[in-house]
Amino acid sequence: MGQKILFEKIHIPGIKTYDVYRENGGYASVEKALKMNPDDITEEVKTSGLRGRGGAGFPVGLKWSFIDKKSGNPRHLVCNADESEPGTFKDRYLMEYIPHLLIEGMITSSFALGANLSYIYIRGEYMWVFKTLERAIKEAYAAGWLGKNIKGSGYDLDLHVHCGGGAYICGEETALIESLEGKRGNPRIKPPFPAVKGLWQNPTVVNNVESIASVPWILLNSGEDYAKIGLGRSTGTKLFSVSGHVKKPGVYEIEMGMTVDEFMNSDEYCGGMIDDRPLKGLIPGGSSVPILPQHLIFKTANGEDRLMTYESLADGGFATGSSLGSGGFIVYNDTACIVRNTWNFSRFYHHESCGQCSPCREGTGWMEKILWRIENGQGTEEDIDVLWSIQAKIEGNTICPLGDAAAWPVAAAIRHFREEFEYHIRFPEKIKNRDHFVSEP
Ligand code: L3W
Ligand code: SF4
Repeated sequence: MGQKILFEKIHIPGIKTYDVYRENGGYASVEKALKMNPDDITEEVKTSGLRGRGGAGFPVGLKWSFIDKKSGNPRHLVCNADESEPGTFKDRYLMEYIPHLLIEGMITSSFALGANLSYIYIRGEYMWVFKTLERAIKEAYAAGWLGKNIKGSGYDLDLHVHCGGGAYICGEETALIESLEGKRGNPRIKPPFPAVKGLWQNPTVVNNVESIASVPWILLNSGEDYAKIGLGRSTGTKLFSVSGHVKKPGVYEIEMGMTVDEFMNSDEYCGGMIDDRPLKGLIPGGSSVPILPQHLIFKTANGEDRLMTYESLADGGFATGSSLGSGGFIVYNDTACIVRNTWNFSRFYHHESCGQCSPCREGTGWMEKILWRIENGQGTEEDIDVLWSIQAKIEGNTICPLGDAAAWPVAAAIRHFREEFEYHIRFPEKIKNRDHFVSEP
């Protein structure tokens, strides 16, 4: 069993409630933080090497240090709980089963930033989790951890949970801010980054749920202790939400640095392939990141062990690697149809595009249509090249990363599974049973 930081207490009966959480050491990091210099908290988080757990892996302490505290403008912390990336459901698990951990992290982090008004923005589909958070926030107010003059420290903090309308794009930080301001969730052009001009044009930090929930442990122990866990620049523990053809799908906390082989095949984690069928592909970080074909899953292109770290999962760039992304670990066996899967992702991105940029608005729709045609046995050889050219024209040419996220899965599917696209085009009569596609030997 590796070190547990986020799940250490999650299995304690009743831990959802304030009383049980408090009896088990809850809110101790707030007691400690309120006696500290806020800048020292930021330094501690910097030392920990904690990187943003929403997908980009940007250093959390560095992001906090961009906040201008001298201007006197109000500052805000916004927790991005809009977890909508297909294959990603780890933040929900944390909020559902140990909501006070996130609230504790919100208080210590808000204090470090000098924020007196903070928000948790949660996706509309997580209504029951929204209610769990609302209840927990109410309990935290009643116990004096939120509101005016918290525990006699002179520090005031109001925390609100805001429910989104169910749009994927509102997980993009500037779209989230627009939505929180009551507008349509259209991403803004960056820079300025939210740390400079965010919510109501005030300096704002937007952090993922898992990132914020890691802060109490860092404060109670130390940044140095956190940095000792994990491997290299991938410090600490990481949650992975596992779905697909493994024996034990679920949410796991691991110390970063273990091999992908151990994670997928040990009984403690994924437990190996369901029905012992052959492994065909792996998406390690949610639908937006490239799929790895079988021969690149356990070993990198250089023949080194593929590890559960930011660096190793990205080793080789997108030609032979992928990305840790949001930790949405999706496993495919040989019955999965890569064409159908890619069409399904394209349909999703087309539906979720906000429509501001032409390459994304039009390109995602074209990709969806062409993929549907191929999947239905009506494609032509030329279609594969057209698809390739569309994805290449979207990547890097849009306001927000949704465009890239729509392009990357298509590029990776063609790069690694081109023969499967060709098979659909050449043998349309053989793909009639679309739900069960087994590549011919
Ligand atoms: C101030 C600078 N701040 C960067 C901040 C920036 C943001 C963070 C990372 O996209 C990815 C996306 C999805 N001054 C700054 C600065 N920042 N430079 O650092 O920024 P960035 O642009 O690298 O990424 P992003 O816009 O946050 C996130 C991918 O994650 N993804 C996950 C998506 C979905 C979920 C979910 O459902 N939970 O996470 C998966 O791979 O495609 O590429 O805060 O402001 N100079
Ligand atoms: Fe909207 Fe897509 Fe442009 Fe992002 S890339 S701003 S989702 S049109």
